[in-house]
Amino acid sequence: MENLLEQIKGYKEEIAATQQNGAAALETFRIRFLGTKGIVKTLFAEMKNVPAEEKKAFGAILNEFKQFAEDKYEQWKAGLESTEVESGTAFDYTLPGDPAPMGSRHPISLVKNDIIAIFRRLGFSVAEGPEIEDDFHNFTALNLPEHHPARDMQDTFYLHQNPDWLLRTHTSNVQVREMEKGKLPIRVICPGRVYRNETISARAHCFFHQVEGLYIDEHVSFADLKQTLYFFVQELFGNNIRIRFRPSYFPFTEPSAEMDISCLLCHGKGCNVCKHTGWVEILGCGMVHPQVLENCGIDSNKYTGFAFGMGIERIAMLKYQINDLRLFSENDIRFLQQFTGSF
Ligand code: 2U9
Repeated sequence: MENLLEQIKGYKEEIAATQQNGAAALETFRIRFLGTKGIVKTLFAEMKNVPAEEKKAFGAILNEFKQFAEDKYEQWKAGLESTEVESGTAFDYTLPGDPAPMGSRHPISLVKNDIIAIFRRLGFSVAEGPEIEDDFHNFTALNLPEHHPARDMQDTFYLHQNPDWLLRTHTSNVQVREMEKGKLPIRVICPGRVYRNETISARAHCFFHQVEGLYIDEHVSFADLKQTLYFFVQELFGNNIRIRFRPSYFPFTEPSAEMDISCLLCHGKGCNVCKHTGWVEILGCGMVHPQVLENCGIDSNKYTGFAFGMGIERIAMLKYQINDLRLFSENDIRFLQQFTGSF
């Protein structure tokens, strides 16, 4: 006990003599005297070795020592804080917080969601399917004969492991899979990423996004196709839009057409965007070829249907006046930030 009292006396002298300089020294002081393995705790642990008749007196001395160390600590801390406030180095808790940067949807997603919302109102559901596809679902079922140029190695990415597998060149594979399910009628739109082996430029990329649509039932006509697509572009671009159809050719539709809308920028007067024609091509469409229906197990004598396809990038470029396809996939924050606040 004598020995312990000597130690405490020494520590008290040390504490009294400690210079109160700086936050780091204060922390060292706290750990040395008041920490979980500090001197105060260690001395309290000695209590078990003190004879029973002296425990009370020793306890009082220990408590007084603990208070002495704590007082020194509190006084030192308060002194530090007031110096920080006076010198302006204290943290000002009333400052507004750092702004949390708001993300935004990618313009491709914005346009895709707009398109989906419009067709949902017409009773279309949304279907998705594989991006790695077999030859049948991407080509054969769609009436693309074996030596059709679209099958050429230059347009299609084939998989090294198996030449029957490829990266889909359109989302039509999803409609083929819907038709194979055999549940009619079908009213579906298929958004998704597609791949083509093209040299990358402002107008072409090795991948882009499409929305394709398919409607199959008894008595579906070209008039249904025209009215559906007219409604669609009115919803997307406004009621003043005008449309025209030009005859075209696709192996999977007959007859086939391309649909133009009146130029959004010059309203048909002629400008750079519409190459001075007043019209801008927006999508391809047609009546599903009877052979395609049969390829997918649907009776072409009973059922007819229309289909259409559009590139989402193309529509986004028109809508937001974007002039380079590569901007969509470069992840340049200056480009993406322009869409903040849109949903
Ligand atoms: C099935 C039957 C028919 C989908 C169609 C187009 C016309 C078309 C292009 C637009 C621009 C592709 O992104 S683009 O390069 N698409 O012109 N697509 S009809 O026809 C189908 C699809 C599936 C079973």
